[in-house]
Amino acid sequence: MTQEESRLKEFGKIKLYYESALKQLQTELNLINDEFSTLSEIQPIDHIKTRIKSFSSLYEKMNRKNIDFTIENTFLLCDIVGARIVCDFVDDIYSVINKIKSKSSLKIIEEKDYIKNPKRSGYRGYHIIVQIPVVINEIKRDINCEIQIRSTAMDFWASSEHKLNYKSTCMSDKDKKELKKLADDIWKMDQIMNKLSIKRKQSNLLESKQATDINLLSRLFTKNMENKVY
Ligand code: 0O2
Repeated sequence: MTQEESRLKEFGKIKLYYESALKQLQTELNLINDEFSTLSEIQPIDHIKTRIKSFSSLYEKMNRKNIDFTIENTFLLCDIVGARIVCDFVDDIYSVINKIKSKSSLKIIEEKDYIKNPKRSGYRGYHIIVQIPVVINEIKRDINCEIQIRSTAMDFWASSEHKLNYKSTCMSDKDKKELKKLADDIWKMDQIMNKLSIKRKQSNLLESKQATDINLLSRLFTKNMENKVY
């Protein structure tokens, strides 16, 4: 076996750790979504996507961070296993964060709030790094996984910007400024949408209280009528 072949085999072995961590992360996040759907008044999650970082993206990131491309060093990265949770409104993002924090199965090792402190590019989103233990052939490794939580609007901007600029070096400063301005405009829109969603939730609460009152009255009324018919 050539040195290159045995290196690829080693990478295959290590991939098992990442794949197993991804499965555990998917289960945890789907459970969070199910908990909201069945036990809560709010449905904050629009969709969840998960992925294992592609080999080329891994190579590019280690190069960018001046990390030698070895198997052991891949464990230094926190986002080989990643999940993205997209929520409709900004407040929903924080409901999801609180739920993640309430899970003892997800050990949080780092949080980055790029919503309160956006990146220079204009990027917004909340990142949580969690550690998931994986045992393969009796060897345990704690695998770092990155959960990105964004609003639909932030996600739209980040996905487009990722294609247009994020990893390229040829965008002019003027165009970068334009992208940054769009991110700020989108943030203004997000805030207005959030305000409207709070209003909507309040009026839903009122409606459901009125519905409960009407139900109660109707039950009392029927009971009274029943009492009169004997
Ligand atoms: P990919 O292809 O999305 O996986 P850094 O040293 O700042 O580059 P770090 O410290 O590992 O990265 O993490 P950070 O800053 O929390 O950002 C990691 C991920 O957030 C990136 O992963 C992107 O997915 C996303 N991100 C961060 N900044 C931007 C940005 O300006 N634009 C867009 N579109 N996405 C961003 P990767 O591995 O760099 O890329």
